[in-house]
Amino acid sequence: MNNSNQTLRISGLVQTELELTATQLAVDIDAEFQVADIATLLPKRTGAAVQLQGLLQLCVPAPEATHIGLHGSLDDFHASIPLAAVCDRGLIVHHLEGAILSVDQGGPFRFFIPDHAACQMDEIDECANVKFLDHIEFTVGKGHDNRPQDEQQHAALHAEQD
Ligand SMILES: Nc1nc2c(c(=O)[nH]1)N[C@H]1C(S)=C(S)[C@@H](COP(=O)(O)O)O[C@H]1N2
Ligand SMILES: [Mo]
Repeated sequence: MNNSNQTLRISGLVQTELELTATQLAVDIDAEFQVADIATLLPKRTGAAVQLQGLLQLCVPAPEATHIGLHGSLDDFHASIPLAAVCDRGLIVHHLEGAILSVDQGGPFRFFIPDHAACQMDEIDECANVKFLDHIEFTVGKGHDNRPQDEQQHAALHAEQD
């Protein structure tokens, strides 16, 4: 399933829609936005990432855009969160130990928010650390979001994965 052609599509309310490979995320986004290993920011996580801020500089969201939609097509998982709350801290992992992410590792791309809230405690919760990320979309108002809404749904989702 490791396919170096896998891309991250950026669409919606942006000046420039994009479709980027892991290599493009690593090379086309300025070095100042690259994080060599997110372990420095998220103690239990690892991987090379780009700060969301760097991606925003490339695509330039419209001023009206309020939410960022994080889509994981593989398992049809979606989160839509306020852009202002994550624009300075969101991270997109694009490589792990020098290779693109496999599905087992949450690939093609994985979103992480340092200092997220516990699951379901806030809009910006751990559940918004979207795996299998392949599409980011900017919207006015909240977009499609099917994160679990109660403890039972959450437990059921985790039971499916473990
Ligand atoms: N694509 C996708 N991303 C997902 C999920 C999911 O089911 N599918 N679960 C979310 C939930 S509810 C949580 S709490 C975290 C768990 O991340 P972890 O398994 O890396 O600890 O991933 C989030 N990202
Ligand atoms: Mo969660």
